[in-house]
Amino acid sequence: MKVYIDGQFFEENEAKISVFDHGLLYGDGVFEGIRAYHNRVFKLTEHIERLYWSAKAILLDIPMSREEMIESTLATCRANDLRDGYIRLLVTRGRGTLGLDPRRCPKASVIIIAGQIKLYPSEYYEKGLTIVTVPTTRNMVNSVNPAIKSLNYLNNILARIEANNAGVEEAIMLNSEGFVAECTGDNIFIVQKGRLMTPPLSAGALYGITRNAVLDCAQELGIASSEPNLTRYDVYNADEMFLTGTAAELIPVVKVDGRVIGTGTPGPLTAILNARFRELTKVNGEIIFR
Ligand code: PXG
Repeated sequence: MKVYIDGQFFEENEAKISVFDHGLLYGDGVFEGIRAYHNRVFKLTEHIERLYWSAKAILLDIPMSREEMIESTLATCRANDLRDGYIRLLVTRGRGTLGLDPRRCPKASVIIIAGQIKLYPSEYYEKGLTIVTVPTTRNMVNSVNPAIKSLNYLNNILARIEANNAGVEEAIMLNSEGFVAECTGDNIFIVQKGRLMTPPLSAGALYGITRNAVLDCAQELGIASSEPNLTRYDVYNADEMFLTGTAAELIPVVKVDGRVIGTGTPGPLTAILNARFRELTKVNGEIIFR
């Protein structure tokens, strides 16, 4: 594997950053997780846009233009002969000194890894996930806003540990008001009487690109969708439930906190939306090899 760091490619074993990088010392930086399907980088423009928005929110100056970032991402795929896979793009605050002041870091570092990812065992895409609600509350929007895809993922990792301890693969995180926010690496959707619902972004969720794509698919297919505040009561009484994310793609959920969702098997609307999403991955995105 060849890893891009600040304009150069390094072999996996040589791909290193300083221990004084504030990305490591303080989780100070932002990232994106992007997928390539069928020789195309799916929604690349949208991911790069979100990366720059995350950076702006933390006053991080990315030392290249969006166009250069797109080109570097494609170049990293080409260097790795990657046509299908997972791209992890990081911008760290860069090398500084001990002490959290970001002004001690003169230049941000850009790292691009093009490899593979598997979030959940394959069987769950067929039979659906069992998940639980966990005690760790999603970050408040006025602290580390969940809209910022920052390198500080401890909030999510704590929730994932709680899911692991409960013997399941994923966790529902509520916000500080008790409304459903999102899962540790996915947005949440439910279906109730043929209508699709997902929590509003103001509930404390990432502005998910897969979430957006699924809402677009629903509109195309004439499926009504809305973004109301959701409680666990709404989730327990849903006919169908699924999660979305670049890494997760669309994955059905069939049990939450011991309550069976709908019939206890992945639902029909979930299947229809998943099929439409699959079609989209074939035609959307920047071409890697021309
Ligand atoms: N919420 C959170 C907290 C996420 O981290 C999503 C929702 C889904 O957003 P997208 O834009 O991907 O539809 C995410 C995304 C990883 C990994 O490395 C995590 C994500 C995406 C890709 C890889 O574990 N999370």
